[in-house]
Amino acid sequence: MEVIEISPKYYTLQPEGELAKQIASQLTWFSPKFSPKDVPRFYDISAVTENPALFQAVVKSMSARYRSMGDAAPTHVLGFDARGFLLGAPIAYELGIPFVMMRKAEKSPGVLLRSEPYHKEYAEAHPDTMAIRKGSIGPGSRVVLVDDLIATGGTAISGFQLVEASGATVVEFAAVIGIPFLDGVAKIHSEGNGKFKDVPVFTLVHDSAITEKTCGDPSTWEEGKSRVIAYSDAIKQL
Ligand code: HSX
Repeated sequence: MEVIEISPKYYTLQPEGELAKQIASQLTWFSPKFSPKDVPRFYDISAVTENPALFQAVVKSMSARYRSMGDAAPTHVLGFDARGFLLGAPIAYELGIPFVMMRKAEKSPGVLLRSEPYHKEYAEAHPDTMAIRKGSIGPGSRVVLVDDLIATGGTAISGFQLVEASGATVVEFAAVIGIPFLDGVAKIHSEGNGKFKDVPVFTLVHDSAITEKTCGDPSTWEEGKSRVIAYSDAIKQL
């Protein structure tokens, strides 16, 4: 797995490498009309999880990256609700280290550490906050943060805060897809007067490598017809 540094502390797979090419050629995206959010392209990580060979290749390459760190290897994986769970959990399983779920506070039990409010790539009415269970990451731990995608970096920063509030350090933030023009990496590195500026960010591919060919929108769709088909209608159409 050849990795290149495209800007200070921002790493990605060599775009001509086999895995980068496979992801870029298979990762589907949807236009706003067929997406839950109003973003130009909604990247769908299920194109990886529904393809066992590609899913295994992604998990194995990311696990190998962290296993190869030897004494500096992570002691914990922190996965972001919800799509970060899909990659974070199998990576932690491969490494034989704990997988910690970062979720909305109202969804988590126990005594919680909660992040500052943040906004995501799409403007939402209310900012989000994220939480982990206090004690799930002990002081001195080394944590890799895993999500499907980094856009503005708002979600990522909540993970950095929760690791910091645990007395632990972030080894790296990792995602499958990066959207460099939204400047998420710069946002992480400038957060809190640069307190996370030395922490690497690693994405397997950049959105610029994902072409029109993998648009998942149906080629024809009746104007005004809902994209959600109710059970009762679906069974009539069988
Ligand atoms: C999406 O937004 C992804 O699954 C990530 O968790 C998040 C990335 O957006 P941003 O916070 O970097 O803007 O739901």
